[in-house]
Amino acid sequence: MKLLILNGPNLNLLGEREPEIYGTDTLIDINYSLEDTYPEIEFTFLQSNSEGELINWIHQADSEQNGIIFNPAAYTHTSVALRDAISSVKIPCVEVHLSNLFKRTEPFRQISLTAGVCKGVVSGFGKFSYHLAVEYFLREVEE
Ligand code: CA2
Repeated sequence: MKLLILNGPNLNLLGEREPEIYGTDTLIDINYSLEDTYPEIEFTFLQSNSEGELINWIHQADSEQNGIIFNPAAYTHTSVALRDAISSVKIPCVEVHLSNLFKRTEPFRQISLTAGVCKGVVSGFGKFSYHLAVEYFLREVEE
């Protein structure tokens, strides 16, 4: 099983600020925890602050991966272009968020433009949101 773990803007700064919302793990900690827990899976880990780069990686994943686990970060709430990119590929994409978007105080965070074209959304379990998304691929998706 080959999975792309894709992370959007500012997630490279994880662990440094707002630990009460996003926890104290860095993105590297999260990636190591996935590799440790699922040694049988071939992970590719990518993060970008650029919308265009994320779009190109989604297109590329279609021929190289069995699925995408994607935290679009702030682009969740703004990006029709990322929604269209997810729609354009055949492999399933699961949207993940560290925080529970529906518990957040800013109303704009409760809107996801990308969720409607994903297989599902896991939100609010910190790094385990990524683990729960992996469980979907292990149980439901053929290699
Ligand atoms: O809860 C999530 O995973 C989010 O996707 C994280 C995004 C936020 O814009 C979404 O609404 C929910 C934020 C990404 C990282 O932001 C940081 C802020 C401070 C310190 C480090 C990262």
